[in-house]
Amino acid sequence: MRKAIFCLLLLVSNIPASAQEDLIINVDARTTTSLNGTWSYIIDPYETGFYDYRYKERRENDPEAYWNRPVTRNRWDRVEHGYGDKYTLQVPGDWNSQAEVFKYYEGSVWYQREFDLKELPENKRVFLHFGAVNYEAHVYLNGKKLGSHKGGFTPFNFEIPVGLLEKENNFLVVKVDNKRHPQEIPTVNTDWWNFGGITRDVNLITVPQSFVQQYALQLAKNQEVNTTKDQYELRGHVKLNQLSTAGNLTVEIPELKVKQQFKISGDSLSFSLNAKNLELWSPQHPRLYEVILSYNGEQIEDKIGFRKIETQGKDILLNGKKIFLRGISIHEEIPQQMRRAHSKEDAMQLFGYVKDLNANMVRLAHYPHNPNMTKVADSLGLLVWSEIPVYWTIDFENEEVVKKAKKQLREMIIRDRNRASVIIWSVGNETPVSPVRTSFMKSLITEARAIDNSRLISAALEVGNENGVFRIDDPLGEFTDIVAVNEYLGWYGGLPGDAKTAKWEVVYDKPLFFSETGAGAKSGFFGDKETRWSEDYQEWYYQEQVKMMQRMPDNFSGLSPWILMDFRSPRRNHPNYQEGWNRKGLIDNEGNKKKAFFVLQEYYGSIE
Ligand code: GCB
Repeated sequence: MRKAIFCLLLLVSNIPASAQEDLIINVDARTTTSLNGTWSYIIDPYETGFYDYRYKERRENDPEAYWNRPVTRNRWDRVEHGYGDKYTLQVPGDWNSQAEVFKYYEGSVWYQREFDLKELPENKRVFLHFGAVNYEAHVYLNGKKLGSHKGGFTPFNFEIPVGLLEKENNFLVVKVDNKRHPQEIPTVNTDWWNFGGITRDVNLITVPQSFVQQYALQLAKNQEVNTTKDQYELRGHVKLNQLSTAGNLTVEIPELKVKQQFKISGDSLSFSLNAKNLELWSPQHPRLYEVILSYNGEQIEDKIGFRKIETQGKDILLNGKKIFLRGISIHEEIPQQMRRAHSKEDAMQLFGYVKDLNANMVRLAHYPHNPNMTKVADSLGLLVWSEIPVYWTIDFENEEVVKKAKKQLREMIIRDRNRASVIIWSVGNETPVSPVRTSFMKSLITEARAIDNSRLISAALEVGNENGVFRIDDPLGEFTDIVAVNEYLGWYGGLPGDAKTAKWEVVYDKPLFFSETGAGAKSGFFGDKETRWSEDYQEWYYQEQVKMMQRMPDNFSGLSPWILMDFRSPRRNHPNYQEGWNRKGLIDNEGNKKKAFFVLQEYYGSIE
């Protein structure tokens, strides 16, 4: 009977059991030792530490391999590499912003640090977890390779084999390579800076032999949601690292007086809970509940909000009510310091501007941002669009490339499935229409839904323009939940005033969303409104856009203009106006608001 109920739950659960990555989620709630801080480095453009002079990968115990500690026993011993205090980088952090030699560097850098442990863990498993490394990482501990990972914006971890950890002087080396390649995700061509390095936190995680690796808890999908109702069904799914012969999982939500125990046998469990007096999460009321999962001596605490996102015909509904997304796009960058954002403070700074704009939504472009962004968004009540870097023209024909994209998609979703703020998973941006591209993108959508069918799926689609009539019939629109396009009328064609007569036609009965619209302006440069790069031009652009938004058909469900702040881009080379910056920010690289900021702020304020 119990088995029957369990199978039934699997069938009806909105959290499918197919997530098979080894990723450990919610690192903050685990027993960890931080390995952030000062690391030594070697810049290795020829990859000498990895390949020998015949260009063969070095053997593990090769003393010249950079993952091995250089040893000199005699005065005459020849050693040609080493780590020292003279060359150091801070982790987390991109390397580009930390020393002038790295500004444009794309290639291999070896990171090294030593660490001691208070005590050697007994009868525990230990994992080395990275929040993100851009792009390819090879990880070695005490001369042994733990593994490698590709993908610059998603987390990964490796188990440390028993007996390898020492109490003192553990020698940890990571080879990081941010070279761009045609068969990677993203590919060689993007409009952002290719910040390299160990850009997010590094932690040792100690867990019991059998432990909860991943979990998801959310409102059961097919129940009605409204403001008067206060009893809801929650559905959960837990994945263990290994088969358990029999163990108990306790799920607690103290504020809702929920405490229930479930038996797990096998390596996963789907369950259902009833919660009385539950307040739904929303931008106006970003209610988060403390959730405690206990299993095999480990307690994992999380803060989870419960809300429902869906589409109904041409509308987006949040908790059963139509919502308009007053969004803004952001890159994961602190332009004042020309660096990647990574911390909670960085997230607070960026979202401070977002709140000031009267926005209720952010498009985290064009790759998964660090976990502080979605956590802070949860607590501030900002809705999130989260995306993988399937950007422009990637190698759609290549089976290996599909696999790489799917892997990044899984890592993004599994990490953030418990963030109420995330309402949209995006599978890509402005990919050119062709049958092979559409089947590639469709397979990503299928993958995303298989892991999480409780959120909306989108992508920035292609749009055609014939004499001011914008028609969206991109075949990918058949498979996405919302029809999103990037639109630059008056910047990449025509003048801002052309928006006055623009017409929009969508062949799908779905919500329409402008995932981008924008114009460049050099902060502090004023002219008449027709002078390109002036703040006046950008202001005019926004004024015309706002008027157009106000008369859009009723499928129009929101926008996330391009972009909150000026950001670094090697494609932007005008010597006076750009100097390596994409200037479409509403705020410049020093934090000053441009005139257009106030146009959007007023528009959003008027529809708040
Ligand atoms: C786009 C891209 C975005 C670019 C932007 C621009 O359509 O999606 O990544 O930065 O246009 O500024 O041209």
